[in-house]
Parts: sequence; C-alpha cells; structure tokens
Amino acid sequence: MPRALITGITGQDGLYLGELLLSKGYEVFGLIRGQNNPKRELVETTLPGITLLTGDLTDLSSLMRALQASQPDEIYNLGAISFVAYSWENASLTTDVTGKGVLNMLEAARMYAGDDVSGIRFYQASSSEMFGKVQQVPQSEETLLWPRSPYGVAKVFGHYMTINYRESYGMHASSGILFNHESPRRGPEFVTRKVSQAVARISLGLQDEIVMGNLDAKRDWGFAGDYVEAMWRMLQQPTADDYVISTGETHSIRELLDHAFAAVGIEDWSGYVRQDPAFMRPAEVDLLIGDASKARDVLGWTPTVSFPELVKMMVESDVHEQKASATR
Ligand code: NDP
Ligand code: GDR
Repeated sequence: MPRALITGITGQDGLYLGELLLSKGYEVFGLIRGQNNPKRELVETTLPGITLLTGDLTDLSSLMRALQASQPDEIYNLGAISFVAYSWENASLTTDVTGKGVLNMLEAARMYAGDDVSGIRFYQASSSEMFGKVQQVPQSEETLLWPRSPYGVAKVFGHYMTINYRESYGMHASSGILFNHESPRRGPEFVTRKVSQAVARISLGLQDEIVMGNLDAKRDWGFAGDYVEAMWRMLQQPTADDYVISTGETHSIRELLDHAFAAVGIEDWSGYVRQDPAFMRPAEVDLLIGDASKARDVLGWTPTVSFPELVKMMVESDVHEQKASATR
C-alpha cells in the first residue's frame, strides 16, 4: 500500500487529494496545525481512515517527526498562507510559511531520506500568481515570472527551491503551476465562493448586496477535483518536472457575477453589487490564462468541468447549505 503525506490537509485541495488517494488505496497521512484545529472533525469525517499528525511548516522538527511517523512514498506540500490579499498585511508571515515552509519541507525530506532521496516523490503547490504582471498570454512553463504580491514572491521562492532540490540532490520533486481552481469547498474569502455564498443568500432573501473589489480582473478558473488528479499524475512520472495546470479559458469577475446570478434566475445584478476600494489590491494580476498543453501531452490530463458548470455547482451547493442552516 503506497503511503502519502499531505500538508494543508484541512484546505480545499487537501480534502480532494485525500479523497483521491484513499480511493486509490493509499495510506494517507495529513499534517494538521494547532492544538485544536477547528477543521479536524471535517477532515476526519471526509477522509475516514486518515492519520492526522501535528505539525507546522515553520517548524522543521515537527516536519521531521511527521516524516518519521508516516514514512511516505509521496509528499504533497499543499500547506500555505494562500489568500493573496492577506499576504500584503502579513508579508513576513506569508514569506515564512508559503516560502520558507517549502524549504523546510524539502530539507526535512532530504534529512529523512539520508543519502538516498530516490525513495521519495515530492509535489510543490506552485501557482499562476507567480506570473503576476502580464508578460505573455497564454502563460506556460516558459513564461517569465513577475509576481505582484508577497504571496506570489513567496511562491516563486518555493518553486525555485523545488527545482533546486531536483537539480542539486536528484530528488523527484515536481511543481504544479496551478491556475485558480474552485469548488463548493473553497474558502469564503476567495472571490468565487464569496460570490456563490452571497448570491445564494440574496436569492433566499437573507442578504441585500455584495461588496466587491476589482470586477475587471480575469482568471482561468477550473474545478479543484480535476486539479488534484494532475498533482497525483505528476508524481507517477518516471522523471520529475514542472507543469502548468489550467483550462485555457479566461473570464472576468463580471462574467463570474453573470453566471452566478443567472443560476438563481437574476439577469440584471447591478442593483445587488457595490464596489469598495477596501477590496482593491495594492497591485493586481490583471489577466491569467494558462497553456496546459504539456500536462495534456505528458500527463494525459484535461479538465472536465466548464466555467458555467463550476459556477452553477457552487451556487447550487450554497443554496442547499443556506437552506439547511436556516432550518437548523
Ligand atoms: P487553502 O487556503 O484552502 O488551504 C491552505 C492549507 O494550508 C490549510 O490546510 C491550512 O491549514 C494550511 N496551512 C496554513 N498555514 C500553515 C502552516 N504554518 N503550517 C502548515 N499548514 C499550514 O488552500 P488550497 O487548498 O486552495 O490550496 C492548496 C495549495 O495550493 C496552497 O499552497 C495554495 O497556495 C496553492 N494554490 C492554490 C490554488 C487555488 O486556486 N486553490 C492555485 C494555485 C496554488 P489551517 O487549517 O491550519 O489554516
Ligand atoms: P487569487 O484569488 O488572488 O487569484 O488567488 P481570489 O479569488 O482571492 O481573487 C481573484 C480575483 O478577484 C478579484 N476580486 C476579489 N477577490 C476577493 N477575494 N474578494 C473580492 O471581493 C474581490 N473582488 C474582486 C481579485 O482582485 C482578483 O483579481 C487564488 C488563491 O487560491 C491563491 O492561493 C492561488 O495561488 C491563486 O488563486 C492561483
């Protein structure tokens, strides 16, 4: 039975990846932070049979202990401070967790493996935020990185550290440069879930408006369930490499609003949406659209959920959840 250690197990991707690996017969270990993480119960219910190990990406010794306890064949490093807007307010902490945390995990893996790192496969959750200021469209593995936030800068550090461990020590270490991916499990601070929750509440008469930031930014949005499959495929390759994972389509926040309101039968949403500079970012990533042809050719990976399907799935799930919580 192959063994996997997932950091960031309480997050959106951790849950989907945990489900995927359990369904493939893996023994799954998850790194969980804090003495009383409020998401522990959710993880244990969603992923029956998982073993949770306490640790933090800023604490190298806790990572060493987690590796000794789990003895993994595969490590998926998904843990991060992942909210871009928050990273300006907490740039130093974001650097420690999202950037240096990757080095800690790589170094823990190297120390754990000793002289022979060939027994471990490592996945790093890199991001399209690394592309930042638009240099080229669509963005591929070859596009110049120009991050526009402390989060993006920290991810670039982690990305190159992963490449460096591959080149320096021969570690099977791969980076997935994943574009935005969403689901009903997405955190409510991210724009898709913020919109799907608010639209659900508006449709039920529980809320009057949504207060938003920049409506003109464009993102390449896919479904998280598809994207964790790509992570797993990367680690099954004979050699480690870096791959862009994206749909190849881009949509603005306005189009997101169009689809979300349409899902509850509202065609004109102008009266429900207000913009507030408080939600604008000091520097914006204006346009993301990925070229995932390498992933398609080498990994045989393609996305299965379209943007309209994704938005509808999220709004319907939130309508269901809001109704259920109203009757509780
Ligand atoms: P989430 O924000 O949903 O989850 C982040 C996870 O990181 C949580 O489990 C959180 O745990 C954990 N974490 C935070 N701080 C630490 C720490 N100090 N030590 C250990 N774990 C920590 O993110 P997603 O699931 O959406 O994303 C997974 C990864 O992929 C992240 O690295 C993200 O940056 C990256 N990514 C995501 C994309 C997306 O569109 N979703 C696109 C590209 C990259 P806790 O519950 O304790 O807070
Ligand atoms: P992003 O996702 O920054 O792309 O990072 P987010 O959903 O936060 O923002 C997407 C775009 O929407 C604009 N926007 C708003 N965003 C939020 N959160 N709230 C608002 O009210 C709002 N109004 C407009 C933003 O300005 C931005 O342009 C996500 C994270 O998952 C990262 O961890 C990951 O690396 C990248 O995707 C790829």
